Amino acid sequence: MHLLDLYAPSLHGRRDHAALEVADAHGALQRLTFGDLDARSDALAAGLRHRGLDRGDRLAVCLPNRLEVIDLWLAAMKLGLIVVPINVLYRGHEIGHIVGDAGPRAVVTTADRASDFGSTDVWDVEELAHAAARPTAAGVRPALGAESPAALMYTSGTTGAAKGAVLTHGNFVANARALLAAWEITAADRYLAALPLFHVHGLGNGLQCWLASGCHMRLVDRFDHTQAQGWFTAYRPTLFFGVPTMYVRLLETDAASARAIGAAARLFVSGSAPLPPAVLEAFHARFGHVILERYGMTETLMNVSNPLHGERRPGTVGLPLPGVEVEIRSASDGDATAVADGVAGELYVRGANVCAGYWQRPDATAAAFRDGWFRTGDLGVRAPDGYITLQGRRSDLIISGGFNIYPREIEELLAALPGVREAAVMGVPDATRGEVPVAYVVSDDRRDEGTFAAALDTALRARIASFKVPRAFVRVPQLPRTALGKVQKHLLPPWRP
Ligand code: MCA
Ligand code: AMP
Repeated sequence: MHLLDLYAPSLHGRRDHAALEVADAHGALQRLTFGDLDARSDALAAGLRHRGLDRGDRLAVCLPNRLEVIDLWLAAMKLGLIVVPINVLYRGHEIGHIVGDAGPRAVVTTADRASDFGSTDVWDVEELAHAAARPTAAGVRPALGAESPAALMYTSGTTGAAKGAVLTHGNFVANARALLAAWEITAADRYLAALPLFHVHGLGNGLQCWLASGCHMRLVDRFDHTQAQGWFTAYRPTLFFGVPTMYVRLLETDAASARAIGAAARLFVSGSAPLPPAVLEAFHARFGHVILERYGMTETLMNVSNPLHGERRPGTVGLPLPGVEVEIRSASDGDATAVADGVAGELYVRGANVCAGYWQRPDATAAAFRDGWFRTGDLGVRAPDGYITLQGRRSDLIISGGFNIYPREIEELLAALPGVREAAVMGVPDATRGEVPVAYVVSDDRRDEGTFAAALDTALRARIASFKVPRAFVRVPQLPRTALGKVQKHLLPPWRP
């Protein structure tokens, strides 16, 4: 089964039903039916084919949430293209790596971003939007199967350089079906989509659950905590997916509005980073809902979820989703054998949700799988009744507001800057974002600390996404190291804002 089969009951079966509400460039709400979306993507598919795109070609998309992202996704699926979503916050360093690796035929973006893409063909989204608005008959469809790649999603896994996880039609179908069944999502739902569509949480869960269930969606360009209360109050969603930072922000909602929002809602889901039990409790008190926490990964889509009915246990991610097997194995690098309940280990996952490997990286793919199981790099423990608790990762990944930061990427960039001899980057706790990065720098620069830090900040902002730029640059005489030369980050002096 491929994605067009999954969407058919909505795109064809619910042609005349309201599907989507999204603001246009002037802020006016556009309302579309599933039939409108089907027709727009037929027209855009014809336009893309006219530009020479064919099955298996990669098409990069670097856009904030807007109607054209949906048109592009559907048109790409109709042509058998492979979508390469790029985080809009990424800058030259990250973008150069992704387009160099994925080799897209073109990137679709806004005119102001055109210069960020080097020699790659850049297509202005506004021009393509005209193609989507012109009625065209559906073209010839390539024969697709569950194994056909649908997207390359770039993620760093355990190393610094991002790799493209090859997510197939079958992966997205399996994930959407598991979530529809587990969370009882139906055409009667109203989904408020505030997660970015360039990562798995918004794309793999949000967009696919909407298209598979035929429910209604209100899409906003990005989560803005100053507007969130207004969206909830006006749209009255039954369903919301968010990262913990969004739930922390929603706690600012006044008590009466929170009660009204809670009364209209059916389900709030959290993932991408740990949800602090105190946030779960405060949200329950204010909105009258126990947030349902689940666990996934770019390479595997969703693996484990607290139940819709039954206990949503704070601090845990719940039980394996339908069709997903989870094994906890000893975290040593030798023979990784399954451990007993109550014993900590590394999570291994198997199921139709697991990606086909990494784009053109046979070595990385081989290292990620062991006898058919995907090695997540996440550490955790299973209780005798099956509930899984995550306990961190093998590698030192920082998750800030649900966005991933690999210390090594920033350490390498810092070490290449003038005045920096070496650097170590660490995550420190932050009440809103969960964690934020802080850099420790060994330097022979003579400037005062403030001037030097400002220079490093400016240099990094030009190269990488703002959420990766360290909150502070602490000068240290040397980095603490083991006898083997490995930096011992836990021995660095604590940083306080
Ligand atoms: C954040 N910023 C953005 C966006 N999001 N800019 C443009 N478009 C966006 N979509 C920038 C802001 O300009 C600002 O920059 C900074 O990020 C924080 O903005 P602020 O308004 O203070 O936001 P916040 O209230 O702190 O909330 C941040 C956020 C954002 C909206 C929650 O972190 C976010 O969208 N997180 C979702 C990430 C996500 O989808 N992760 C899923 C990965 P400056 O830093 O310069 O101030 S998939 C995954 O992890 C797996 C598979 C899973 O399990 O889901
Ligand atoms: P990504 O690399 O963006 O796919 O992020 C996946 C990682 O996010 C996982 O390997 C986990 O470490 C983390 N993650 C996702 N959901 C949760 C959760 N509910 N609690 C803790 N960590 C999570």
